Amino acid sequence: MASLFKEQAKLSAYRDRRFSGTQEEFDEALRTSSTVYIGNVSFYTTEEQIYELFSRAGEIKKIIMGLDKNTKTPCGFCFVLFYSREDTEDAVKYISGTILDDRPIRVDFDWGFQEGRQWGRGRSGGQVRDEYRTDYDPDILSVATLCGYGKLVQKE
Ligand code: GTA
Repeated sequence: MASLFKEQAKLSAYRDRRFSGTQEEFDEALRTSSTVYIGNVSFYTTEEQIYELFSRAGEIKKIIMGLDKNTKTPCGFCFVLFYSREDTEDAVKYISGTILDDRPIRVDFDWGFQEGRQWGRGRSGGQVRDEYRTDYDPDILSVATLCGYGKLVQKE
């Protein structure tokens, strides 16, 4: 299975702007690392749920929950570190798109976890993409518009 993925030029549409190396080094890291990024995770999904789902792909070394840098609470993403590259590829291939806590999660190859990457990089503390959300969510109240668009205050 590893050779199948090697044939593909681009393993991820995402490019981490904080990766300090060249594009070639980034691509090589994506091809060889045993880390996946999980996006679109519910804020209520626990590490135990992530463990249960992803251990179907293989033995897990570590899970790092993505946290809002201000509140230190889960903010919709995590990293799963596997022992084997083959299990990493299986996670992307078979688990991406799975519904977890009513949300289709996205499993992406990742260049490797480093301290600091667990924090949301958005100005509000959460993920950057949440700040560009335009869809209406009745459970979310925006301070700026007071009409439910965006994510500045979440009613819980
Ligand atoms: N492997 O897809 C990913 C991924 N994402 C989205 C985040 N991380 C990812 N890793 C992999 N694949 O460690 C990692 C980051 C970091 C942690 C938190 O998760 O490497 P973040 O989501 O808070 O911030 O990261 P990040 O990734 O630096 O944000 P970025 O790249 O600016 O934008 C994320 C998304 O927001 C974009 O893909 C886009 O959908 C949206 N976005 C950004 N800017 C705009 C804009 N101006 N207009 C509209 N949409 C925008």
